Amino acid sequence: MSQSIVILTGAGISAESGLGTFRDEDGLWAQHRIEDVATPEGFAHNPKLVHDFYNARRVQSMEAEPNAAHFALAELEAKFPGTVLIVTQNVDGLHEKAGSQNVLHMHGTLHGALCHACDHRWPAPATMAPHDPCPACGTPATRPDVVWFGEMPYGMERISNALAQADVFVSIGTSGEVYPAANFVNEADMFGAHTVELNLEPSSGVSRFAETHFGPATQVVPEWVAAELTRSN
Ligand code: BV8
Repeated sequence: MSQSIVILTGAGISAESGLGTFRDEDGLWAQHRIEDVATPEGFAHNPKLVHDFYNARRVQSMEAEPNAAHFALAELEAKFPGTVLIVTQNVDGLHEKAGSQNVLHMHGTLHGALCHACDHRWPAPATMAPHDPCPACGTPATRPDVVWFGEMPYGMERISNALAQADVFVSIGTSGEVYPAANFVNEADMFGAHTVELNLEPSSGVSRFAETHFGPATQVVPEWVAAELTRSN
């Protein structure tokens, strides 16, 4: 039976590509209250503030390059004899830029736009603004296609199925503060997966991992991938 690896990534894997994390002292949330920029209520209250928050991140992510950690995961997907699924909380698109193909954006993507009147989705323009008309229905009801707090993440059924069949679950660059992603290690563990944390420092869920390696992602991820490819080939 072929082996299966499920990898959860968070903002920490993109930190060395110059993209801000959320909870580090100079992180994104230090500059904005979550309620104001990452909730439907915040968007309804001030859509221009929220569009500007995501417009800035969209431009920054388009200029950012994948780092050695993203490339190592793309190499793992290409060379590992079983399946590799990346479930990312990130909205920056760097996994795809590094060549990963089997990527599930559970919190959406900066590079997608959504009409909340007709549910039409299309590639996001560099900048979005309130009252932009939806290209399908014309309603001025467009938003970034990202999952805000209080909204259901994407792909939950596919993620649960993957965790139930995973031989290895790896969590990379996430603080383990946000649910349901923070619970994936428990689900994987319950189904007998070997659980690994690769992070700059211990996350909130560190005690639930069987194996941990701490350090910058550009160091610990390529090291772990090389060891896993040696083990599996
Ligand atoms: C939902 C997209 C239900 C937009 C994001 C109380 C208990 C449990 C749950 C809740 C609760 N109260 C409310 C909830 C639910 C809530 C939640 O979990 N809140 C938290 C604050 C308690 N969750 C939700 O609302 C979710 N939805 O529950 O829906 C539902 C059910 C039915 C029907 C409808 C709804 C939706 C949450 C999604 C929110 N969207 N992002 C955007 O990007 O702007 S969240 C955002 O923060 C990220 O996507 C990510 O998920 C999350 C955490 O960020 P991280 O990626 O972990 O980054 P962080 O900065 O925190 O950590 C960085 C890590 O990297 C650190 O550990 C650091 O050490 C490390 N690091 C730094 N540098 C490096 C590094 N590692 C390696 N190398 C480095 N160089």
